[in-house]
Amino acid sequence: MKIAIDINRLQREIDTLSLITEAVPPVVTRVLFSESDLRGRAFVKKLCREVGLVLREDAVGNIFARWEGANKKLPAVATGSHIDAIPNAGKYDGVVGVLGAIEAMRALKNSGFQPQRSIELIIFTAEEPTRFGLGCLGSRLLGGVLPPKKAASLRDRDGKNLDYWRQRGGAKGKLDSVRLPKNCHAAFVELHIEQGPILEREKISIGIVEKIAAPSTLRLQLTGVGGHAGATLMPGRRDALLAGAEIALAVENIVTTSGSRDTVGTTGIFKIEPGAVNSVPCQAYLEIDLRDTNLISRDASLRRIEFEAKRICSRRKIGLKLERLNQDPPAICDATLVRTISDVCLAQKISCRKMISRAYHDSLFMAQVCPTTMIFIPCYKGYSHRPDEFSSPAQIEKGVRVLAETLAKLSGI
Ligand code: HGY
Ligand code: MN
Ligand code: MN
Repeated sequence: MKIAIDINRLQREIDTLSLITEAVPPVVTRVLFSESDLRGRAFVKKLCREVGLVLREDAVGNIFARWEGANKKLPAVATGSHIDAIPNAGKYDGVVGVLGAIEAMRALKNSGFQPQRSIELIIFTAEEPTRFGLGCLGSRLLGGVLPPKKAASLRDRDGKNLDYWRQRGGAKGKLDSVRLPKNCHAAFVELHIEQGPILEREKISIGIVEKIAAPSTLRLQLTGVGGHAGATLMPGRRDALLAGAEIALAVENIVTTSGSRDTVGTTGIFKIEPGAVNSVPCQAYLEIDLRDTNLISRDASLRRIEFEAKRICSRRKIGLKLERLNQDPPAICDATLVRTISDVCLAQKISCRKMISRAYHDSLFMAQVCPTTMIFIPCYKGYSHRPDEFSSPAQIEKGVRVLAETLAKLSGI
């Protein structure tokens, strides 16, 4: 069976989707249920219909596009990723796994392939944490990792809750209907850019993911005392920004002395109020992203950061509200699936290697639902979450080809 991937059409679709953005192209920003996210969803659903896939959406806006197999009783084979994008992002993160999966199914259909098991594309709601500070909202609910009540209580920076955004997004139904029954899918395989430099550096075409790092997020609200920048002398100041700055530096010191080279910590959000040059900052708001491939080491660093934050705030007489937004375990990918993809690469004479994903993905939570793994393609200097994120058409074509051959193998039985 010769599978012909139409990479020119796929590249055009990636380029078209990248123009649906809240920013000025080539910068991509598409936050959960924003106007651009809704337009992006409409664009992708139109492509799915044109391929003849059966569409449905769940109560949190996860989109399912299914190619019915000959034997509907068998659990489907799933693939997918996300199309939402953080501020100032690129056009490949998530998108390659969604549009690439549509192209893989088109190519399989055009080759005359008929799946025994249905093949289902899942486009996950809010893989990025931008709206509520918590990533993988859709896949957490699918995997039963996030209690629906907790999801309903999430609020964005303006205090708007998930229900407000679901209504805007047209997502209907009860959140507790989202969770997937165990093994409703036989397998889940996500195609994604590596978001790291290894494949490009080693000139390898495909990465097969064996483990996905363990992410956690801390949210800190620091309350000091404001005042006139000229009239408030230094002794006795309670400057919230300076406490936040010490905490951000403590994060760097803790993760670089954790004893594990895989510990990474980022104070990715740091906002102050009132934000006037001649006013002592009375409030600081920080979100800290902490990860490691090793759970024990990650949690040891998490505890050290919390201890340091409390010590710094107590010394500076700053009020501290500290919240753990998420503290997820790593995911171990399915060894049989990893071997299947490795066999596909061998048969297709495409170089591959096994690896860890340092970024998290919806696969982290789909691994709670069914056997899961990921197919990585190289990206330019490992850049991601920035407008110059790039994978070449040749690299994307190889990834989609391996995905198509893998879906055929998994759904043919
Ligand atoms: O942050 C991550 O690892 C993912 O790209 N959202
Ligand atoms: Mn991302
Ligand atoms: Mn992603």
